[in-house]
Amino acid sequence: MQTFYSDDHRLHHANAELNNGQLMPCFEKPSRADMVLEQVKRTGLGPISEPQDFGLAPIKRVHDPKFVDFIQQAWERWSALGREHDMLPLAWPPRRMPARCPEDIDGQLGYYSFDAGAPLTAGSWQAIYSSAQIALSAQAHLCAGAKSAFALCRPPGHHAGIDYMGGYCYLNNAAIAAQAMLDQGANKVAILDVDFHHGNGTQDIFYQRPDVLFTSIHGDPLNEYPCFAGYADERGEGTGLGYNHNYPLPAGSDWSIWSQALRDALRQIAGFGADYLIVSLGVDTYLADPISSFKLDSPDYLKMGELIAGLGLPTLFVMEGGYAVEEIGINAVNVLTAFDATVTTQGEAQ
Ligand code: OKP
Ligand code: ZN
Repeated sequence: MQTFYSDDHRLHHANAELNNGQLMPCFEKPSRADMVLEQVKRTGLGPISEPQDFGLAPIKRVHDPKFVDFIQQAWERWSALGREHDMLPLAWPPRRMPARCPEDIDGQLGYYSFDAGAPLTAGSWQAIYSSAQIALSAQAHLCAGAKSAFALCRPPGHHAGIDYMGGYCYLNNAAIAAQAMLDQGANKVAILDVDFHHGNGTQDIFYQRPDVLFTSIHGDPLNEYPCFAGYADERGEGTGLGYNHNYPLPAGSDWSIWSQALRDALRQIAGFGADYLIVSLGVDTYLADPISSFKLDSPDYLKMGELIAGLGLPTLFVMEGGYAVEEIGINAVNVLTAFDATVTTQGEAQ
């Protein structure tokens, strides 16, 4: 399996995030991607390529162009005010407030965010842009006939909606890739989000559409971030009704529970008739993850890759979360190696 990666992710390294009421060092840090890349090399998963540049157009196919322009220009506007610290929003429109887009940078920062979990720094835009190009490059590789591809994206994307960032996410890499597949001739794309956190951004982007099936297995929003989406009764809207499947699971869920949800999601995907599968690959379901509460162990990620390969679909893996940095590479690459091994065995059996 070919990996797509860029060192540009290192340009995004914020100082702090809010956790338990305290500003503390960011969990979403450059060493995460470094560890995954190292494991890709160690296992000989396949070639590693720099992304191509597909420009802003495919990004603006899923995101509000004004939102994209805002992120691109944000740091310049911020630093022009003499501000040197990371950009963080401080006000959001609650229920019943008109929510017009204001003019000043603080107001706009709140307008285009849903939480204070996505700081912008001097180098963030370049990292965010490259992360989306990585997803698009892996998508192009898959659409050219590969059976699988790995987009080693950082920052992650699945919390980013049509016009908002949050939860370490700015541009929705998986959604951008899905739309590019459709724009290049695919009829249907399925997304399987296995990150511990609900992919609220991806759900938002495709909620009213029948051409992208979204399935997500995650911590129950009653008790877990992102707090306000991810319930099982969110099933899509309008022509998209029935094309959104959420599997909220209780804290402490291990492979025996988690894999039942996976099998159901895979059944939904198999019945959908997708041309391609995109996996939002977060490995914060790991038992030692510092901000999550599932109990998957490293060998479980091999079983995950094997079960996903059983669909027989060309599959794009897009890196999302995972904060147990020591094991993030082992867990993520376990999914990928098991996927490839299963696809090869299936090919030989035919
Ligand atoms: C991003 B991804 C926990 C704070 C959680 C945001 C988590 C974002 C997760 N005390 N803050 O889905 O892995
Ligand atoms: Zn997550």
